[in-house]
Amino acid sequence: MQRIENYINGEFCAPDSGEYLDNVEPATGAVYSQIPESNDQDLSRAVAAAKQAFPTWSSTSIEDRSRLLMKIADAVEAASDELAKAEAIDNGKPVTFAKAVDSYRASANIRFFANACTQFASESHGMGNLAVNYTLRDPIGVVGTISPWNFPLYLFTWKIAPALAAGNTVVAKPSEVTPMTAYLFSKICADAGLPKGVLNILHGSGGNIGQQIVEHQDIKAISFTGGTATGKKLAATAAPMFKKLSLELGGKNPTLVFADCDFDNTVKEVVRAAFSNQGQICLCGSRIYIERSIYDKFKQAFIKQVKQLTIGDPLEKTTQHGALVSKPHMEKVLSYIELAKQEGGKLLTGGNRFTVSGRCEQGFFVEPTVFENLPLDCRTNQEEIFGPVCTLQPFDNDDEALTLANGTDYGLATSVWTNDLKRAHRLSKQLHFGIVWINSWLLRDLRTPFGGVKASGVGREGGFEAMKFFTEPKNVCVKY
Ligand code: TXE
Repeated sequence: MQRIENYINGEFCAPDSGEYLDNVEPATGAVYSQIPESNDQDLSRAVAAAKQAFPTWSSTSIEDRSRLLMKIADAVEAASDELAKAEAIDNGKPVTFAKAVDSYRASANIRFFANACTQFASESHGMGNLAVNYTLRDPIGVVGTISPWNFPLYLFTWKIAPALAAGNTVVAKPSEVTPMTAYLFSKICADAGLPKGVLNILHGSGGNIGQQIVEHQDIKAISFTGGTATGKKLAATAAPMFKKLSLELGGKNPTLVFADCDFDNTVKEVVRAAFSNQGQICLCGSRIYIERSIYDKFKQAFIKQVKQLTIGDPLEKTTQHGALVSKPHMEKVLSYIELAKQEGGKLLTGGNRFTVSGRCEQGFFVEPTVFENLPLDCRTNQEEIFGPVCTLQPFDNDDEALTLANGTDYGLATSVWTNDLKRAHRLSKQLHFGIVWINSWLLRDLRTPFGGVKASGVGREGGFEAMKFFTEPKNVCVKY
C-alpha cells in the first residue's frame, strides 16, 4: 500500500508518531493509500526549517523567485494528466473535469503569482512641500496555509503561490481527505530545485496538526479555506494571538433567473452552476429563483438536462457526475435530502444514493437532486449542503428576488440571468455578496478579489489582494 510522506526541509519523511490515516478512493469505497498523522514534533521541524529558509528566500531577487515559480508551473502543466487522474481517484471527481479545471488552475495559479510578484509595487503619498510617505510591503515570515478537499491541488496552490511569490516561507496542510496531489506536488517542487525549507507540507487531521499550525507562535499568518464552523474555531484561536487571518468559508448561493434571459444558455449554465464537482464548490448555485412567468417552462427544461447528466466511474471520460468525496460527506448530503422531504419539499428528480456497477459498486454516488416548494427560512435553504442538491422557487418581481437572494447568513457568490442592463447593475449593487456574476458563473479572472461577506468569510484572495495579505505594510514618512 502506498504511503504518502511529509515534505520537511526539502526531504520526504515519515511522521514522528509513526501513525498513519487511511486514504479512501471515494468511487470504490476502498482504502488505497495511507497518509501521515503528523504531530507537534513534525511541526517544530517544519517551522524551524521555514524560519531558517526565510532570510535567504525573502531576499532572493524577485526575478529569481519568479523564475523558479514559473519552472514549477511548467512542471505542473507537464504533469497535468497524471495530476488529473490522481485527483479523480482521490476525490471522486470526473477525470475530464479534473483535467480541465483542477490541473489547469493549479499551474495557472502558480504562473499568475510568478508574474504578479514582478508587478507588485509600493505606493507613495506626497504631502506637498512637507513630506513624502511610501509604503514598504515586506513578507511576513513563516505563514500557514490550510486547504480543503473539494479542489485539492487547485486551492493548495491558490494559497502557497502568492505566499511564496511574496517572499514568505510556508508550512502547508492539505486536507487529510484528499492528500495525494499535494504529495505529488512536493516531488515536483523538490525536482524543480525549490530551496529546502521554503515550502514544508505536513499531512494529517485538521483537529490535530491543523489546529497546532494555527496555535504555533512562530506562524504569523493563516490562510484557510474550509467550512464555516471550522473557520469560527480558527478565528477563536488566531484572534487573541493577533495573527493575520484570511478565511474563505461556505456559501448558500442564489441563482436569479429573469424572464428576459437567454433561455437555452441559461438552463445549461444554471445546471452547471448547481451540479459541477457534484455540487461540492463553495460557489455552486443551490437556491435557484425563477421569475414566475417562465417558472414551469424553466423547471421542465432544467429537470430534463439534470436527468441527462451521466453518473459514473470518475475515470471514464464520459462521466459528468462522479462520487462524493467521502462516506461521512455522502451521509450528510443524504440526511439533508431526508430533511428537505420532512420540511415539505416536493422532490422533482434524484433523491437517492446511486449504484455504479463494476469496480465502483461501493462508491459514494448521489443522484443530482432537485426540490421545489421549500420556503426561504427552512434549513434546506439556509444551511450549506455542499452536494448535488438544489431547490427551485418562483418570484414575482426584482424586490422579491433580492429579498430571497440576500436572505441567508452567507454571502459568497450569486449569479443573475437577465438581458435588462439596468436591472443587472441595480441588483449587483444591492446583492450582499463578495462575487456577482451576470449571465455567467465561475468565469474567473485571477486578478479579481475573491471571497465573501457575512458567514462566508473574512478577507479576499486573488491578484494583489493575495499579495497584500501575504505582506506587511509599513508606512515610511520622510519630512523634507
Ligand atoms: O471541512 P473543514 P470539512 C464546507 C462544506 C462541508 C463542510 C465540512 O459545507 O460540508 O465545510 O467539510 C482543516 N484547525 N466546506 O469538515 O473541516 C481540515 O483538515 C485547523 C466548504 O471537510 O473545514 C482541512 O484541511 N484546521 C469549503 C480544512 O481544515 C482544521 C470546502 C477544511 O476542512 C481544523 C470544504 C482545525 N481545528 C468544506 N479542523 C469551501 N469554502 O470551499 C479542520 N481543519
